[in-house]
Amino acid sequence: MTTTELREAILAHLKYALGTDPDRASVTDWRIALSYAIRDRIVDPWFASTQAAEAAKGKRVYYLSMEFLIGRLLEDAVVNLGLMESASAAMSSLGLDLDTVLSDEPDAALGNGGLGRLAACFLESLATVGCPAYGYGIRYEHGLFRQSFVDGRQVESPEDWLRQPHAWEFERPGAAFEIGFGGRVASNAGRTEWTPAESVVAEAYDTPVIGWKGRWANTLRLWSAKPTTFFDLDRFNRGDYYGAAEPEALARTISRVLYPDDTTEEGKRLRLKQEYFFTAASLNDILRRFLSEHDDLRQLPRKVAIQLNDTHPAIAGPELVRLLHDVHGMPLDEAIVTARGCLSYTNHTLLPEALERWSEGLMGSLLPRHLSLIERIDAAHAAAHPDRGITMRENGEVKMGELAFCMAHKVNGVSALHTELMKRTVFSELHRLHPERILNQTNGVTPRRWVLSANPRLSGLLTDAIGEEWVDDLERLHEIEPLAEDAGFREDYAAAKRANKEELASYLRAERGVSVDPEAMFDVQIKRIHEYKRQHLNILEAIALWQEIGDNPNGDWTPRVKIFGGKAAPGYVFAKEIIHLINSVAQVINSDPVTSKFLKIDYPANYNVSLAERLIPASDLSEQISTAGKEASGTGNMKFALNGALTIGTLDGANVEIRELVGAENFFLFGMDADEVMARRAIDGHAARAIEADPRLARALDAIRDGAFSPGERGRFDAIVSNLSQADYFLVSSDFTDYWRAQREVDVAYRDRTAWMRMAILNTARSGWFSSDRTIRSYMSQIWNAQGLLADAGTDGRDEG
Ligand code: 6GP
Repeated sequence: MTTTELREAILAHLKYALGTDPDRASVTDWRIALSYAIRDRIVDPWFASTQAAEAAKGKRVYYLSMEFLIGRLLEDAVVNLGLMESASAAMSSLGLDLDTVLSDEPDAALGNGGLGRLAACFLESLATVGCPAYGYGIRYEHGLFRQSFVDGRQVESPEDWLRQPHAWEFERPGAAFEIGFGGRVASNAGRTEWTPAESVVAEAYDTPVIGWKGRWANTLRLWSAKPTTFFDLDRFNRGDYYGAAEPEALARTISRVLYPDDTTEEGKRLRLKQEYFFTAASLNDILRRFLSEHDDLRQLPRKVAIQLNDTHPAIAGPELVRLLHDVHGMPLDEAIVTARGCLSYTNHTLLPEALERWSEGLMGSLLPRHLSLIERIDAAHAAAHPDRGITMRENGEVKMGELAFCMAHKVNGVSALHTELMKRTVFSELHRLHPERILNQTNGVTPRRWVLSANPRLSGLLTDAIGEEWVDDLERLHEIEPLAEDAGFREDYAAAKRANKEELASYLRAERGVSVDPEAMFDVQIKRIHEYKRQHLNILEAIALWQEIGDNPNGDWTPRVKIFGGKAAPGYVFAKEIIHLINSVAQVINSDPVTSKFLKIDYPANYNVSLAERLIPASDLSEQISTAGKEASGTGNMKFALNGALTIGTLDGANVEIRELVGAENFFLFGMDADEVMARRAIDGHAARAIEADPRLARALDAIRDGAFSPGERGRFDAIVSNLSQADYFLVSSDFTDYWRAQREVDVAYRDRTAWMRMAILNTARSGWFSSDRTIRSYMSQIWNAQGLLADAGTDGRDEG
């Protein structure tokens, strides 16, 4: 598409779709007009892909996820269609700057963190490798809350990404299903029938997902809840206007908000309703599509692969059995086997509080038929393994992890270590009974978003050096390995990093009034705030460092800027205390005239995908410091390594694999490993002993206790101090000393600019394996048995026939 054609298309949309003219158009108008013009370019490949999938009558993959943290879509589409230059030229010919227009788009924050972002990377890779696939989820009216800080404390407000027209979706009033809740179950002529007491309509909204070079496009289908009757005319006519609107309000509640919590069970009826709502709508849609192409439901596992993204859609097991058995008359045992042939389940966390359980009372009142099917599935499983007890239910609760495990033919972890721990801990019993079922699929990230578009400077350098093929064959990055020894390349690489840092510095100055020196090391920790991720370990180290610099202000310190980003679940009090502490420490340290040339701390509010895209390319040091055994994988760690930030980290999640690939000498390791963590926890008084043994740690904790960061409010952070001195379940105190040691090694290493750049280049060169294209191809061949339909891609998937 030429610049002129694109320009004409933008102007036409501005006029005919938005009804405005260039003189009156706002940046948002221009952004939407550009989005429509770009979307038009996606529709043809999208149709072509759909038709190719229909013609092939092969297997389709269905990715069921409560969360899709997709971020902005316009830039992604422009990049994947190769239209960056035309778009930039077209916009400037209209007197606009493309970057300004692109950053006007609100983030689609339909997810909390890692699990949701992974789903978004997977969608893009599925399209890139040409695997026919659908993402299924919920079209939340309000995505993840907006975070601001008031006096250093997190304050949440609703996010409203749909306030402006959403340019990417197509509403599908014709694709709708009625979803029931509650009611009664009765037997009728040998058949079980469920008559729900209430129901809502799930209506589809489709967003095309375009892969690299526009070769293939899939669909993200999000369900919105609508009432079966719009309003109660009787009540309206009686003057009861609020009452009349009730059915609509109640139905809409289901797709109103994303639960703002990624690790604790939200014990609410509404959450279970949301889970069933989107799972049931998706399964109905999947069966409808299957039956339009085939007639024998026993063939379902050959044509349909359904991936459950954690247990949130685990009700899919009983729902699919219900559809096959109750609705289509398949014998129960066969329905269970058939459903299992389609389903597979990914576990994303071992944290016990995050493993979903629903009380049988709640489940029975909302989903009575499903509860009885779960009992049947449980009994069948118990009968097949008579030496084992029934495992799916316990203390009047249904354990969704066990249910998902038993209804899936494959169960996967998301890094090698996490998968091993799954086998040893949460699923040890089930693993013994089904030793073939658990397998590992180490996570990955899409290089189109996380390198090509987030870091154009580095991308240009890579393409100049080795050609463009790395973009969808990321292991080609190995080809730059020899260039780590090339002084010219090192200088260019350093210049790209430096320019990214300057850009971030001016952003921080403009947006936050914070001034940072691009020469300093940018040390970044961005992720949800959680005790296991240990942002408090990082801030403790900052306090100790500040004290030490203060003692010796003329010392030869390595200047650092510590940057934090992330949200805490609104109900997670301790995590919010950590946020308050970080902000309070930042305020004191940043205003210290003696130390501030060596140490600054910044915590921009409302961390999201777009902010990550700014921060990662400008980072020198990546903080991956979770308590070993707790972080299932991490994916930010991969994005940093690809963009040439060195990791300081524990042997946790995918850090282990990153370190193996980039080389131990290019990674700053510290802390206990998972086995040591378990052993240390068993030692009485481990925290007190650690504090006693390390005067630096003791002094940092004393400063917090004495009110150094809460003037006039001594004891403000007592909850944190006493936690770290007593229970310290996440072993912050016990790992502090080694963390401090590793950080000082980082300081020394950063001063040798040549050696540092060599290490950074090797991180980029050796992280190509972390492409989500690799992960998706591996799911295709090892779990889904699905085949890509592009002539030159996706040949790794085998078809069983
Ligand atoms: C996260 C894990 O915490 C993270 O380690 C992993 O990289 C990511 O999933 C993708 O696999 N888990 C969640 O976000 C979550 O909600 C229930 O788990």
